[in-house]
Amino acid sequence: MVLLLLHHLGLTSVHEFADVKFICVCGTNERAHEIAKAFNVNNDMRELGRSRFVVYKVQNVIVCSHGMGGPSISICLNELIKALNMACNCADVTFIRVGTSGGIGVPPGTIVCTTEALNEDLEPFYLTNIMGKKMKYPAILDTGDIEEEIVVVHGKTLSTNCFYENQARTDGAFCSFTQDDQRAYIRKLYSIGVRNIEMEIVTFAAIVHRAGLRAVAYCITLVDRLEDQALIPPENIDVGKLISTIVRIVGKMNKGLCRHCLAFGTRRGKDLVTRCELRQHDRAEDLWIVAGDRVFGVSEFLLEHPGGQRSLLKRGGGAMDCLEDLAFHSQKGRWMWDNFQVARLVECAPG
Ligand code: R2B
Ligand code: URA
Repeated sequence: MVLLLLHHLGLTSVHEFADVKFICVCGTNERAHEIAKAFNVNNDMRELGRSRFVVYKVQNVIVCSHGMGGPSISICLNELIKALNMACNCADVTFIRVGTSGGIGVPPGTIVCTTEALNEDLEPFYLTNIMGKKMKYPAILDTGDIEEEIVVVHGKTLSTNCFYENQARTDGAFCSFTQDDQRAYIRKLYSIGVRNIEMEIVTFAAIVHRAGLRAVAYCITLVDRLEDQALIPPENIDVGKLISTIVRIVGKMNKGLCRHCLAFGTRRGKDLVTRCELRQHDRAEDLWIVAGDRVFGVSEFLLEHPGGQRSLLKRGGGAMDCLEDLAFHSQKGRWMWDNFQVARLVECAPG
């Protein structure tokens, strides 16, 4: 008898998760197939599981559908994260939500990269109830800051529990507000920086963050809700543009070009420094340390470092390579280091 390990993914084995670096999630099975095909340049795409969701592996990428809404994506993410844990993959894994959404103040077909996910209270938390206890998890995302040639709008995303009234639509079975209320609400969303509405990102961000992993979200818009509520027919929206953007982003990250220098979160880490420059940053108020070729500015962390100030000070200016120390830290700790990266170390130019 085959023991079904992960019921909703339809997975009976997790060994394929051991070398995974990226997990792309999207709403439908068809979209998951399209995304996996776009990654399939080496002809190594395989379907790993099919039940409520469908799971593909191609290169070091898992592509999985998650259905609609917070409850559905939460089941999907629980099983994907469990698969990573069971496969002992506690390495650097990035989850990418690839989706559709209603835009606010951006033309249909815009790719919105979520900077902050809001719940229906317009707060950046995923609210849930566990055994009668109200739980509130912070919905934290990395903001992809990736390719200048791709037009991506950065903005907040509102995640709702239903597509209709909760997204201020008057075209569902029920409507408890006027068109004026609708317009005022959408304008209010725009004024606080919301650029799109969909149904999963707040749950996605909080669950992936809770697992200590990295989450980014890119959604294409199907309508500008400041103008209209009717969606543009799918054939008139270039979802392929979103998919090829994701493939390029993952490709760059895989080549190591973008992970720390070009990509996520801050723009820090773009600069290159030589060892001579590094040596000059050896004082508490201007302290840099090095791990391999990554240079970290740690002055602001000195007082908080659990190992004490001295252990950082004696490594200042690149006096010791901290690669082994870095490996010693928990995954969360290593990601904290990411925030402190200021540069990459390069060899001094000869002469
Ligand atoms: C975007 O599109 C779906 C609703 O039509 C939902 O899954 C979402 O977030
Ligand atoms: N998905 C949503 O949730 N809302 C839209 O307006 C479009 C797609």
